[in-house]
Amino acid sequence: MNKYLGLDLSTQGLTATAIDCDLASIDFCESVNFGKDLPEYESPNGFIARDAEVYKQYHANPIMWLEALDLLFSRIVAKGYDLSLISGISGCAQQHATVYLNANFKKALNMSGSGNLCDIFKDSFSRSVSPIWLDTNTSLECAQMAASVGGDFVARKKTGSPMTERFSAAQIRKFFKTDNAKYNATDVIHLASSFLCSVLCGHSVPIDYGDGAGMNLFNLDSLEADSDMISACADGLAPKLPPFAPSKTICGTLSPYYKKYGFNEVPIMLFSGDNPSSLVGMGASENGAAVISLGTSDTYFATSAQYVSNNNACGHVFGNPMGGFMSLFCFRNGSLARDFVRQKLSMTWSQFDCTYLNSQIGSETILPFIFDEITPKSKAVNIEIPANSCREKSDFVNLFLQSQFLNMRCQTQELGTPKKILLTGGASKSEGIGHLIADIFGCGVERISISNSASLGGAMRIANRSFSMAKLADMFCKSKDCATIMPNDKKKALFDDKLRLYAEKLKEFIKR
Ligand code: XUL
Repeated sequence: MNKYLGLDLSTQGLTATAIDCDLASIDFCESVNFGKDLPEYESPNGFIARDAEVYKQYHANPIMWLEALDLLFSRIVAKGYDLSLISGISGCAQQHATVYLNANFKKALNMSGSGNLCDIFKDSFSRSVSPIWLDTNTSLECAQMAASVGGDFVARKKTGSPMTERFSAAQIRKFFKTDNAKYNATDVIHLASSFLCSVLCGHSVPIDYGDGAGMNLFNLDSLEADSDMISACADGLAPKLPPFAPSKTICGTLSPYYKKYGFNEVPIMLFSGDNPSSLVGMGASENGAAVISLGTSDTYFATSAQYVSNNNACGHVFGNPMGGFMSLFCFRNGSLARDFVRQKLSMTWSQFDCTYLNSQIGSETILPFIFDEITPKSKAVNIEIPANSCREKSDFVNLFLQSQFLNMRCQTQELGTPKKILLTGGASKSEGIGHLIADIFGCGVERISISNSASLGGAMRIANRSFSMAKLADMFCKSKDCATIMPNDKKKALFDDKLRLYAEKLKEFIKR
């Protein structure tokens, strides 16, 4: 029986995807939504609403995550699925979130206590909340750490990212400074991914290279904890961190606690971050493809065999769970910005989406930052949006969309031209945007719709013990409905010129 389970502990919920590799099919995909299913934690969006509203702090209750795990498994069983058929488990979690555990944690992990996971672990936390990736209240801690290691450039070279507010190191430092007694009572600091994996295995497991790279503490050259970053972060931190290990490590077997759901003691592979896991779930972990995900914000990620620190200070390098590395760039002006423009012009999506197919390329560019942008770091630009004639409207949409993807190309240029681009997320349905991206990047674009790629990636990683990744990608990540969109060579050449103009314009603007 070749059935595997992948879990994804995301911001808003916990998802399980089970795959059957003999039938090349998804057996089930089941989720618990924290807001809807566990309202008593007062976290409608996965973080404690009051902390966010009053203090702009984004914290989640780790006990809620444990309750969600029990609830998810009981739900799957109630739906009639036989979990004894599962032959291995892996998974992932939202990146950067930290979980602070006291000396009781190790004992609780034996899971010999009675009751559910919440009862077993209720006295195991030295801090009742986990800061999550949405929390950015740590600029001071970032500046302090950058100063003590010799600048952001050094942090970037060592860890793959400049000091970043949402990353674990800045969050740990803030806890160390503001709640020192509780920091001292902390025995181990896990990431959300290694915490969940530990609770499944029944012992404390390492942090995988993929998610470890999102801490600003892990040296991507030596693949070890970086002693300078650790000393700059907090006193006495080194013994509180789990070791780091390759993502493919089998870290144990499922604890007998889960027998009550029908599970056998199956092998567990280290959990990773949700972005590295999505890379696998999209079928892009080993074929030189780049993934562009068009969501609320747009994300670009691609693999690399060697560690090369991005020259672009806005990018991040994480570990690729299949070995090597992945670069990730996040653009804040994604679909939310596109929708803002569309609404201003009172256009339907279909009018908006196909403008590129019906327009000339033109020579003008704009800086497409409706909102403050993070790649590159820039304040919003005051853009005049014309709303008169249809011609004017579609010319503007064309200019805006072209400039958005020229910016993406410009920011990611040092990664080279991908072999192909896998396009996903809501706006990937648009044929016009697909052609625009093919022409700007100069490679084929495949539009794929894979839901829950992060949990699917977990299932594929553990299945990879018996099946090649190419075979798994073929089974679960094929774009079934749309043909590959190929670039138009003439248009590509025009965009190469336009890219230079855009880069100059941006440079001038940033200098000001
Ligand atoms: C990546 C990041 C987010 C979270 C979302 O750096 O902060 O993508 O991983 O869960």
